[in-house]
Amino acid sequence: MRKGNVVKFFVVGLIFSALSILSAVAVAEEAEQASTVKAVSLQNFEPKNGTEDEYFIDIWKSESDFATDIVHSGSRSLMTETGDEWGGAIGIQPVSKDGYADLSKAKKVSIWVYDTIGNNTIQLRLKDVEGNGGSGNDNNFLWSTKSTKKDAWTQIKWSLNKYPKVEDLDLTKISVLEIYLPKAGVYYLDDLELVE
Ligand SMILES: [Ca+2]
Repeated sequence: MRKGNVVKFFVVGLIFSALSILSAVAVAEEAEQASTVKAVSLQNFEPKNGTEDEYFIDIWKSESDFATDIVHSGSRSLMTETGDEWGGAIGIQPVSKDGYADLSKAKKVSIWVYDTIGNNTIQLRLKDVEGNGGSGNDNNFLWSTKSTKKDAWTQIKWSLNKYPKVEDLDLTKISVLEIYLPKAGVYYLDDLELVE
C-alpha cells in the first residue's frame, strides 16, 4: 500500500471513529432525556395530598375504599369492588386546588391496576367540570389495548390522541376520570398519572 493511501485510510478511520463517538453521545443524551421525563401525578390516593372534596365517587355499581395492604406507591391505594356481572365504574378526582386538571396537552393517561380476576381491558371516560363527557353506551370512552394480569400490578395506558371527539368536553378542565372495570370482582387502583 502506498504511503498516501495509508494516510487516507487513517484519516477516514479517524472521521468514522469521531462520528460513532458523536452518535453514541447523542444516543446517551436521548436515553437520559427519556429517563428524566417525569410522569405527572393526577391521583395517588395518599392522605392529605391536596385533593379537593372526594377522592373517588361511584359511577355505576362500584363500592370503594382506601386500602393499605396492596399498594403500588406510598401508603394507600383504592380498592374497588364491582358486584355486577357487567362490572362497575369508579370516578377518580385529580389532585388539584381547582378541582380539575388540564389534559388538553397530555399524551397518555396511565393507571396501575391490581386485578384479582385478571385478563381485563379497562375503559377510560373523561368528564369536565360541567359534567360533559357522556355516560353508558354512548361511545365517548376509550378501551385500553393492554389487559391486566391476575394478582399483579399492571400499568394500563390510554393514548389521548385516540380518545373520541366528545361534544362540549373541555379537556382543559377534567374533574373526573372514570374507570370502568368490566367484570365483577375486586380491583386495586393506584397512581393515576399523565405520561409521555
Ligand atoms: Ca398510593
